[in-house]
Amino acid sequence: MKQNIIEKILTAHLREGEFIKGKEIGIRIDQTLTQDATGTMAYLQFEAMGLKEIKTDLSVSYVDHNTVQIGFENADDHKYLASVAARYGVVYSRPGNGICHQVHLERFGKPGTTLLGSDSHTPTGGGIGQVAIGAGGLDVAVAMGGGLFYTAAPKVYLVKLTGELQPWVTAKDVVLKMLELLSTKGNVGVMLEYGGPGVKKLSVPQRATIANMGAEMGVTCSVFPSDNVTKKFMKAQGREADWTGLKADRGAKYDRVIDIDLATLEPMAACPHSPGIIKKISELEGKQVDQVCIGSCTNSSYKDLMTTAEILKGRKINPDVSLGIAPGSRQVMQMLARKGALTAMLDSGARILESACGFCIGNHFSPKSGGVSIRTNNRNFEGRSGTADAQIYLTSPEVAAVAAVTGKFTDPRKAGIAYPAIKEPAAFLLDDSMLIKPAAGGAKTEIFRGPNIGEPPSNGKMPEQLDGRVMIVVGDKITTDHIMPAGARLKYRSNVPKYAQFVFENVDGTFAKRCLESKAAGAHNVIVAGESYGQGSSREHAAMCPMYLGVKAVVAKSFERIHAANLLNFGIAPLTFKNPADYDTIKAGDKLTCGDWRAAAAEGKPVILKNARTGASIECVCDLSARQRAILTAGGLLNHTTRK
Ligand code: MIC
Ligand code: SF4
Repeated sequence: MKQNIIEKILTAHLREGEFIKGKEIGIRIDQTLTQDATGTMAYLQFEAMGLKEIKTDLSVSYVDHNTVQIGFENADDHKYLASVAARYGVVYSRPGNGICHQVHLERFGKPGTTLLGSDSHTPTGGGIGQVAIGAGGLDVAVAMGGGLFYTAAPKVYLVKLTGELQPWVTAKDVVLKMLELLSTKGNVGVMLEYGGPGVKKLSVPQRATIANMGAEMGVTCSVFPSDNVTKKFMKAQGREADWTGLKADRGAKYDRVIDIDLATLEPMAACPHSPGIIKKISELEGKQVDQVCIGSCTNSSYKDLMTTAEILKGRKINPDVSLGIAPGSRQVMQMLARKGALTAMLDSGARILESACGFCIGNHFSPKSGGVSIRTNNRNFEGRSGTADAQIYLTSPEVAAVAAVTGKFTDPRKAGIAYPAIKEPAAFLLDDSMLIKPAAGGAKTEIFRGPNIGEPPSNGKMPEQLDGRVMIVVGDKITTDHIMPAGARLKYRSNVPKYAQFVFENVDGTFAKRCLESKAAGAHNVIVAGESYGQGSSREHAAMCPMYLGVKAVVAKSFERIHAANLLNFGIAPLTFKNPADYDTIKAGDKLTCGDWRAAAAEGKPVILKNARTGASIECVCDLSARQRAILTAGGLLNHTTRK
């Protein structure tokens, strides 16, 4: 049978189920990655499973999110992560070594393999030809223990690239175009495969930028072929031996083909407050800018940052603009330093930030009230920057750097600046001294647990009958940043009772308290939502903390993939309205009850919720595999796995 690249990788890793579109398959995971904000819980859960060591080919624990270290909490978590890595055979990437996705691409990604990461931008690895998927920490913990990862056999879309990018038009503009075409919702169960003659004109880091923001479309992953460009990149990283070629068979089938002529693209921006609101820079021209931030896992390559330096060289930033630059890996930072590029940045007036997530997650560098900020990262959800009313635009580093100089949105093609033609280096600077490889005898390592490290919360079995109370009714496109804010609250990731106080903090500050009262009274809490509930991050805290607050079901018009999986993993039933109009009949405070949901779900019948106030019967779809029903019944994946 003729196979596309995604089918090749998935069938080579298939261990359970049949490859029938939409049906659940279990695949073997070769590599995992975690980052600190999701990793502490993932490793606590790994420990709770009672395994002796990891069973993957490679697992890496990165520290890149919580590096601000105000108070003891972050540093305690880092120490815990370092000790747990040494104990179980995981590579530990120290704080300062860079953002997980950037470092993984540079030092570990291998074409043709599977990578599961507890971060939604794990698909960045698709740039080097991996089926790289983001998941909740618990799924990653299970994969580290040798368990399979379950996902629906996907629909595969081919994105056929022709032509070549013109000066000042970038990989970021390709993915912004894709967001314009596919939008941020309705793509659950889709994997993207890039192909066509335009691919060989894109470097691996450019491909990675494109694969990275597939997460914003809600696709499971985006995969590029592995060709001579890939080989050259891996050779320059001293890893030629890890290279294998990978291409689709001639005549391979796709569910949809999307054509993009790279030569016709223009510099673009995603506008407030969604990565799916796309405009051309020419339409925004002249708009004043207060802040510019360059970096993140989307745009942190050597070429991105060298180009930025070239634009800034010999120029001063506009006096009304604050420019922050965070090279995404220590490798890039070291190379910039040796090339004198950091000097050019400093001379221009830029503020050099740590090689970490930083501004992207609203950990620092928040803009002023109502400020306009141009950023090169991937998400601009309302409030994510740490400033509730800031206006965040997402662009390429080229557009961002030019705006830092002019003080306003400027079409870089008309800025009178010579296009910096930076080449990919033939050899990257190789220094893995911040990657701590597990040593022999590591199993004896004592695990450090500071006062910030709590136990992962436990859950009882799922009740047979629901005595539900609607605690909140929210609208469409609720992101995990709405459900479980990060930024200043990030440091409580390892302390669920504390972190749970902030669930829906910016939507309804009374939610957590009301839930705890209702839980104490013996009721089952319910969240009612519109379309695309749980967009964005993989943070399982957006399910784990609601579980702690006694939430037993979320009833929504539709769910995003990772969040739906996280809800199940934490024993919360994701129920989809059969008739979306029923959403309008429910109010906060309503009592929703149902009989034995399991019997209905097992027979593939709708679960019927009765609304005591209106007397209406609401049909909900609970389309779960037998494995998923068992997880839900057990009260979550941890209960289910430890029992097994
Ligand atoms: C994000 O970009 O939202 C994050 C922070 O990297 C999250 C993970 C987290 O919340 O820890 C993600 O993308 O999964
Ligand atoms: Fe870090 Fe931002 Fe990338 Fe998330 S999207 S991993 S916060 S840089």
